[in-house]
Amino acid sequence: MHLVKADVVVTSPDRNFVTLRLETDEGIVGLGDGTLNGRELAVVAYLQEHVVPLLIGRDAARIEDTWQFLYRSAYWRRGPVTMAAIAAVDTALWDIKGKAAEMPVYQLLGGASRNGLLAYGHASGKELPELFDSIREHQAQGYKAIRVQTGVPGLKSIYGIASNATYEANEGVRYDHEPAQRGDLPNEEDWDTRSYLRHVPTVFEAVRNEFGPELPLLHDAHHRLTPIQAAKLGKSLEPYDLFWLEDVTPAENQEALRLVRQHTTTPLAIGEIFNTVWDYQLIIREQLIDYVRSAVTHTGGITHLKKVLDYASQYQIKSGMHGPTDISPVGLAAQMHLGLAIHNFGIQEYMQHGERTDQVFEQSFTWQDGLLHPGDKPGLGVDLNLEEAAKYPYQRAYLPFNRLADGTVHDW
Ligand code: EZ4
Ligand code: CO
Repeated sequence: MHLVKADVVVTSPDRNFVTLRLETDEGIVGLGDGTLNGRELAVVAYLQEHVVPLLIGRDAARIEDTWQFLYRSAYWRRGPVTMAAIAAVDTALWDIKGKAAEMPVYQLLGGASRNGLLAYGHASGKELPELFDSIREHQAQGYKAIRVQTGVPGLKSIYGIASNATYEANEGVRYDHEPAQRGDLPNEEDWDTRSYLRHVPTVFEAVRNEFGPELPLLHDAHHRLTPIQAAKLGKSLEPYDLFWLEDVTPAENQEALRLVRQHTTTPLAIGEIFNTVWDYQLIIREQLIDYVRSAVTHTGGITHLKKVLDYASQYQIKSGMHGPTDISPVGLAAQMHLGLAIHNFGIQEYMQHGERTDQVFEQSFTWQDGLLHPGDKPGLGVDLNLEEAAKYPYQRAYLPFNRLADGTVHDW
């Protein structure tokens, strides 16, 4: 079975998505997600200009060989654009293989290791009352684990808090509830580490007092701290028994986590911006983390992320795959199949896409009693409705950035 057609479909129902659509000589269609939030068209160009011409005529069955060919023959290795493009091809080939075998992809990966996937949602509120309402709303929807983000005294806007003002600026169009915003320039936010470090433990104390000790709670520090600040935060959150503390230090410096680890038993999650197993080499071997945050979409697809997670499993490190709305329904489905199959699944981030997105991408996963399941359709179980997709052309959008009070650019 050979590939005869490869189209890169860009659509922006509630946000921008990049989907690779492969077709075989037998008429089987496979989908792969290559969405890189805020840099979408770089992946489109990489695919259209450099990858699509290599795909036509290739044997659709040779997933590993195609991965190695795309990775090694480029010579220039790693990086988010390259790895998202390879992920799109890899995921689409798994979709095709599942359809050809008439099996859901998780069966090809070894079959289900569990009944469903524990998922966490994003509760947030500028102040505690809004946060508590948001946690209750998530519980009412069935979430059994919840990420908690709040405002910080003295800061106007901060990562993780849905801001109504930006929705209004978009003429009432809700650009999903993730931080990227449509527009010509990125939003500028402010940041103050001392205020953040003082405030966050008081928030978790209040949440534990209100919701009790059972509810698994997560928090994302979003790469903004130095190693010693991160160590301090981990230590100060220990009484509140977090499920994980995410991205405490900037991801580039793996050794920073040695220092954090020496000071705290708060579990650590990292890797949503990592692309390859080599980004994890030291932190997995030295057991400096507890959860791998990589998404199928940004880590070279199912083939490569499975290798990362198999390596992690030797050290009792589990998956915590990145699942914000900037992972498309195709990418989310791919990681549900992978998460269902591997033994060392930890938790799946699940934010829920908007209505228009669900019309463009027809999906078959289920969400019941707080557990996700990818469904049993052959392949990934997602169809792309091309007519719906064509209604929503690309719109430029940027992630925001931070400045300190003195004007210095800071990690966002
Ligand atoms: O900021 O997906 O844990 N989730 C996150 C996300 C990321 C966005 C960036 O595109 O950190 O909200
Ligand atoms: Co994160």
